Amino acid sequence: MHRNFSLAFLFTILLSGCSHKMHQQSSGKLTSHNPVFEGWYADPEGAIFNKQYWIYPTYSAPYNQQVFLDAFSSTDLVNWNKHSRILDTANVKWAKRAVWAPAIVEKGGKYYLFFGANDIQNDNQQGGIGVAVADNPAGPFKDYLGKPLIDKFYNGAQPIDQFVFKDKDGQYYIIYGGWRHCNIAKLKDDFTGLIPYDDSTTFKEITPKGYVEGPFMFIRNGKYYFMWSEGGWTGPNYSVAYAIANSPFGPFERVGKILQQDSTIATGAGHHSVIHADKNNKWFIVYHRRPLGEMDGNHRVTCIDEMFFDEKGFIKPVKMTFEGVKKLSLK
Ligand code: FUB
Repeated sequence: MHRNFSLAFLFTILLSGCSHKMHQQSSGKLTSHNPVFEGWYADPEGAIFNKQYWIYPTYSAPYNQQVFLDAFSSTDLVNWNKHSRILDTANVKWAKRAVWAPAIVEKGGKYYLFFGANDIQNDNQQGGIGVAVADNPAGPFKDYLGKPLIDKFYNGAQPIDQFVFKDKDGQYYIIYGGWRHCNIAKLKDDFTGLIPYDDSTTFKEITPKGYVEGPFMFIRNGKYYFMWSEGGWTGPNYSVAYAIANSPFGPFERVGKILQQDSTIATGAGHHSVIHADKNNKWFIVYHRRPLGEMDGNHRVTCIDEMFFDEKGFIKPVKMTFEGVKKLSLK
């Protein structure tokens, strides 16, 4: 009786070990796959906080249904956890609809989420770019100012599609704009407002040729890479182009497109961000695209592919994939 029990016990242990391994192998994804998570999500802002990857996208739906933001986190780029309704217009009295294109920064232990709301069409409408704050990257985010940070058109730029850029000297700038115009403005230290430049203007236009919306900036080897989206976001030709300059103010001379539709993968690829895993010196482009054959403008899904530079520092055209990127832990 005792011997039989031991054998049975051993057998069970072996079996459970095997099935555990089998389970891991059959469900263990080796790459992220594209899209990286389920659902219609656009304009993804990628970030790294506390050795975790984060993505903050727009919920892609009719404008009146865009009343919240979800976020996604991952420790390895492959497995993603959803954090629902990290921002909800129920808690932002001036934001009613079209909550778009989040941009996030961590400063002094607080997380600041910049977002566009209401898709204003002129200076008489309420809305524009707002700021929300939380103690945690997963929220809950609360309205920081009780009003928008930018609520008017300056230099022709619709106040949407904000990106927050930290310069080498620690100064933060907001770079934003739809309707084919892009502005850069200096942020106050506590993000409660904007600081005029020495010439007493507050908004400097840095629009490059071809620019439509979705600006993004990063520094590599001392150079300023400015990227943006071109084309119409509901169509197949939406794409990403870029320029390189010696200053965040440009001048930005368009180099060319690096992300665009591929008849074997997807259309409408654009409004991206870039994640730099600096320990491994890997660069990832996080962007949205539309599945082949899909005509619904809102059917946009969030994808990640690796981004490479050539020996002169130019960005190589991105090859969109279905596989996505390999596991990469930040620990
Ligand atoms: O998702 C809403 C809008 O679509 C964004 O603000 C634009 O950049 C475009 O991606």
